Amino acid sequence: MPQSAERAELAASDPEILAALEGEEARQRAGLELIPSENYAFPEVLTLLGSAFTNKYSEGYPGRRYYGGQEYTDRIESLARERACALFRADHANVQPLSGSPMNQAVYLGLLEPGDTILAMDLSHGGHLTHGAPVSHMGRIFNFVRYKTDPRDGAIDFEALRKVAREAKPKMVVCGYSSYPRDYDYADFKRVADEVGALTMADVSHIGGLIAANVMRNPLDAGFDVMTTTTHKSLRGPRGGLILCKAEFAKKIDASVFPGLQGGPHMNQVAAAATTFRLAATPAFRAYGTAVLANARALAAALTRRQVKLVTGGTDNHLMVLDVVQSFGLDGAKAQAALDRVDLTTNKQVIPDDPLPPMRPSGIRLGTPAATARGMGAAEMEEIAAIIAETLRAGGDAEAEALLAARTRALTARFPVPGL
Ligand code: DSN
Repeated sequence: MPQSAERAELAASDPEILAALEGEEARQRAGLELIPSENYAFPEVLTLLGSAFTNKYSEGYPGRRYYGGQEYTDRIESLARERACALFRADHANVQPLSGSPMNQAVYLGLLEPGDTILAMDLSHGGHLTHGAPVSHMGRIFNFVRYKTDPRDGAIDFEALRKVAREAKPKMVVCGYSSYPRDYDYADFKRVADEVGALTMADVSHIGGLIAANVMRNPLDAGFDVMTTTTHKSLRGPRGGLILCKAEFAKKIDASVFPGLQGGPHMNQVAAAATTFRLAATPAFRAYGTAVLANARALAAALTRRQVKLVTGGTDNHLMVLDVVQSFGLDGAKAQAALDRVDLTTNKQVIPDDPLPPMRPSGIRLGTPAATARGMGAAEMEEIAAIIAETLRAGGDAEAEALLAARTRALTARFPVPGL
């Protein structure tokens, strides 16, 4: 059915939801997405997510399913697994995690016992909720101990990490982040883990696409046991999770995802992931990854020239954290709201050991994957930095904000959203 016919059907059956969909599409076209975990999915992904694969139940794995009718679902899941292994140089891939949190939960629950100790990064220093924040169920089931970054330069303090590891004797060392703007050598984590006999897991959800593009390091190359990534961030795929591991953990990981944690996988998501892994293996995707990093450096430099204080002083990846209290005398909630008013979408963000609470923290977080997917480059990063700095210095002045919003719209009008 052509899209206009589908829209006409939806207009007849549920005009309220159609109006919301069209509003969201208009918002995405006119505004600019600067949240580092968000992106514009490949157009092929949108097609497959809305395909007949959404109708199918497929509990089990290719060749070993509980229900009939699996000829095509087996084919797409096998392709997804093979392509993921080739893309990330892994022995084994599980493509069924419904999203990032169940993906990480499946690893912990599959390879560890409740009560085991896991060493992971502190949330305010860049770690993720599923890395053991006390408010998460994982934080209640496992005994998480934390490492932090060095306040002088934002680097991971590996000596302090080694000390904590020797004392706590973790069963697993977790690295990876959702708000840490630097890179590191995975071999440093592996050495510490080996010293205390711990498994190694890297959650590269944010930079999975940059690893696929071979523009950032791959933890599996450093001998990590497990690597997890969501598929919808820098990879530009469907919302979902991917677990990659050494062959020796394959059975435990598969059993932990299904039947351990989940029921039927979302086969429309698996089909879209399979296509994503193919697209991510192309020279065009490598060029995209290179541009994401170049744009992040350009945006960070342009903000710094405007006297904006960046946590750790810059970025090595696709994201940066702005200390908006120090730079503009605003908390992160107010800064996010002001930027929303000029059609720049960001998120408020805690900074390391933030004295302010999470709903009103000291920072905001920016990233370049989505702007780069629209085709923007260094000149646009300069203009985005100028709009951000001028907005956050405008004191909420409505007239100034209207002019700034017009500048955002002039920018986005030149760079259509892929697939919309
Ligand atoms: N929501 C993701 C992010 O923004 O980093 C992590 O779950």
